[in-house]
Amino acid sequence: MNHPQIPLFLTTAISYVNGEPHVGHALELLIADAYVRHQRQRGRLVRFTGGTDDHSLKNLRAAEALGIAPLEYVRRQGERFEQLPRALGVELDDYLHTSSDARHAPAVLALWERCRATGDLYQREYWGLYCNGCEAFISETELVRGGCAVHREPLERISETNWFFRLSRYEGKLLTLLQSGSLAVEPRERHNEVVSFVRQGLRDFSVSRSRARARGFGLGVPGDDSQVIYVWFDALANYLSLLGFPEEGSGLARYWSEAPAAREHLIGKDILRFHAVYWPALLLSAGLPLPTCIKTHGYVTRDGVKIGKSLGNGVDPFELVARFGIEAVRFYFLRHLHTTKDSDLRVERLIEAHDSELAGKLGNLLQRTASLAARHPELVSVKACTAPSDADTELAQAARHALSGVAQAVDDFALQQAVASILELVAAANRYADAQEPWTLSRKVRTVSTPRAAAELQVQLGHVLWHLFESLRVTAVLLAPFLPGTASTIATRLGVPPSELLTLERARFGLRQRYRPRGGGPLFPRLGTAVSPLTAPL
Ligand code: ME8
Repeated sequence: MNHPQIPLFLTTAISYVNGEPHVGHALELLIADAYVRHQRQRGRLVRFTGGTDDHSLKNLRAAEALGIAPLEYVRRQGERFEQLPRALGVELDDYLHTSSDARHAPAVLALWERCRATGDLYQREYWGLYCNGCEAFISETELVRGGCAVHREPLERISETNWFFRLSRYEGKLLTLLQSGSLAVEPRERHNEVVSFVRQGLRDFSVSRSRARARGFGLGVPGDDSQVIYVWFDALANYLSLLGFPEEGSGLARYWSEAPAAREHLIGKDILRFHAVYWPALLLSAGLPLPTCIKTHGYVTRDGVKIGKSLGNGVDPFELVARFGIEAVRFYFLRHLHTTKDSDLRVERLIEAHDSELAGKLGNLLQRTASLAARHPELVSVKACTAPSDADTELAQAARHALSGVAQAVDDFALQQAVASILELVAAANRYADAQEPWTLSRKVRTVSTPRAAAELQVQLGHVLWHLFESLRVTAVLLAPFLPGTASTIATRLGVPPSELLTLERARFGLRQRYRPRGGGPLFPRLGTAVSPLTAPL
């Protein structure tokens, strides 16, 4: 499905807005952004989306606690969430608020109508234990110390008549789809988790709530004034609203209803069941294609505890960016927080990673190479190159490894590994510079006594500089999806047009014949000295 000709629809989860956006939301956006930018470099057509999940009971309760009308509350909080991608340099194509976007209600109602027409919706009296954090009923077998596995709040005992969806009917079909890989779940442990959940047997689930309990907040069930549509039914449909469903014309055919397309959802593991079981079953019922892949990222934790809005242990991503800058934050999140496993956020580690790896290794390589080359601009050309030495071949090989390493790591959904591969190229280029000492050659060019000796040294210097520039150019292309700002600064310093960063093909060593280097200051002023105290609470 990773074929460049196949369009990609990549969605992020739409957030509840009952609090402030935190670093968990930031991680999801950053992983998605880097993944999408890399796919675009491979030539894929991509639609990349996000939004807010407004009709939840927990949003309603947060509004009530503040004495604000729920619609006003979700509008206000929604603005805050919508600012987050921009603050992180994440470029979404579309953003949808479920309570106010005119595309949403028609999509939810059309999905409801299709499931009803198939005979999969029915009314039933029900009682159960409800977790407000999950916005879901928790079955007796799932209880952990009397609560749900994720949230700490007590469960509520609810008894009401609801509309139910015949999930049980899709058990066999879902198992086949999951096992055949048509409905892929990444990483492997998450796939195994879903398969074992389905194997235990699927029970029908309620897809409406009493209007009284929801205080009328949400979309009404068609033909039943006593009920509003369950927030997860409403929220999952956002992936279709974003494409204009049920109308063709806004990308629905290209990205969803007419194969082939890669339809991928990026989510945290707490909402896996909704995406890998409930959502595909609703789509099967509605006669629509399913997502092709559910990509699941790990949690950002603090002292081992998942960061959450309701747990009060959130770290403000806006403040992280304000204090350390977008590039340092993107680097730390994408290199040092694991893509699929949980990772503890440590601000001192962010500073350390920035100063030792970005400033110390990449910044230093660029600084010493580009400022030297700016003194000999006419030399940085392939024409200066003589027969390749072992060191040259090794460097070119490191660049090839980095290219294949990045592509493989992105395919394996291990972005931290992709950035590590780029840093290996930076390390190889630093070793090359240390061994070839272009600064010594430059000094000698200016001090030797004969023009012939100077000409020979110039050839050597041009050769070394061109090789270093090629390594830096390849680094910039590979790095562009992860650190777009840094990549474009490197390109400027090398005198390479930014458009060259847009194609992965350009990350081949030896492609550029000639450079027009420019001088400039340090790429990454160190944070360790600029920010004090290092670990002030955020
Ligand atoms: O679940 N680390 O909204 P949400 C990493 N509205 N990711 C985290 C995280 C953490 N500490 N905390 C949350 C919802 N997330 C629903 C989604 S989609 C149709 C509806 C992730 O605001 C979480 O796993 O609780 C989810 O992918 C996203 O942030 C939004 O979480």
